[in-house]
Amino acid sequence: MPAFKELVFSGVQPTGNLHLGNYLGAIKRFVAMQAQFECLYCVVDLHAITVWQDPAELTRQIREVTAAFLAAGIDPARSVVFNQSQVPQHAELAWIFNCVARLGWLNRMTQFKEKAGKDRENASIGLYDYPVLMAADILAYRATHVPVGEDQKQHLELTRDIAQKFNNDFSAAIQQHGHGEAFFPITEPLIGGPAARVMSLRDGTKKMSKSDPSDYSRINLTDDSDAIAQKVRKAKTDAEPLPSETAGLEKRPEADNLVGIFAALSEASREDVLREYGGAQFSAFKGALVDLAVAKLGPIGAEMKRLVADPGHIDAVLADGAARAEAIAAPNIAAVKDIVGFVRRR
Ligand code: AQP
Repeated sequence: MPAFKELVFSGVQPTGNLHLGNYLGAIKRFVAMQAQFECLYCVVDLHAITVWQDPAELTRQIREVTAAFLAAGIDPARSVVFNQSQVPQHAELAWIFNCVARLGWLNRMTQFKEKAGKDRENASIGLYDYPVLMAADILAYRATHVPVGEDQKQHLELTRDIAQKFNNDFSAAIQQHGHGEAFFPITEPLIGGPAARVMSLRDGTKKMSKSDPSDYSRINLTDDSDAIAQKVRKAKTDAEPLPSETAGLEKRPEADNLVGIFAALSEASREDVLREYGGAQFSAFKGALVDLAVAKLGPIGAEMKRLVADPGHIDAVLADGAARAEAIAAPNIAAVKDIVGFVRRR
């Protein structure tokens, strides 16, 4: 595999209720990656409409996710911050990838099965095709690294399969057009840390999720300190004190989740947290978690509110990001079209 320029891409859907899982599993890590990599962070609005979105709400949520990126510390002068629908190359490459990906691959995608539920016949074709568009998002930039939560692991594997199949199917044309052995990198998923899968505060076996009907299942990035405190205090736990070793968290999903959240918010490991709180009752541990969560999330929520009050500024950030994103994607997609054998407009 030839060396590709290191580039990070990731996205968040503007589907409302941005929560602590989105922050710890994705956005907080996006911020950290800026020091090491050139990064593109996308508000994936084309993905959002794979399920019904009220148009006015969608507009609001696109700006809110952008505000969350900025409030969390993504610097739009350094990283490219944009929304997917402003860069037409995503949808264009997705079509070409639709003709590379196999039905059997998509039939194995568990997220579609979960989201479509029992009423599969009534799900949108977009929902089924979601992972192909995601591959296009990443590979339009030939991104080498993608920080995501654990729930996206299978989709990243599909991205790698699509890149590999495209490189194999078109290997002669790729070489003929001077791109060497492979046109697309085999992208590395970056999944990890103590909060790769933050669980519901009401049920430690279920992922914290935007669409959970119970607001007490998640901490929203826009929650004020009272709401954060109430949700942490009401979070489900068991009757035992915290263990001193991580082995003691096995079969205690709620305890494991709260320790993982504490670790991620304080940039420590589960081991570090248990060294300090092993033997403590949940009432004491939850008090410390409330203080930590309010200290870390409070300023982000406040800055989000300030930013969304100025939609003109957010729209300008998105427009600048889209122009910079398109400047990277357009030559890549033009090259893909040559490789596939399309005739360019002269
Ligand atoms: N619970 C989570 N723990 C860790 N990471 C998570 N992510 C989502 N939930 C968790 C990560 O957040 C990023 C953006 O996610 P998304 O906007 O694409 O939406 P999603 O994964 O569909 O979010 P939800 O909350 O799970 O929405 P619904 O309820 O619609 O299913 C991704 O990197 C994701 O891994």
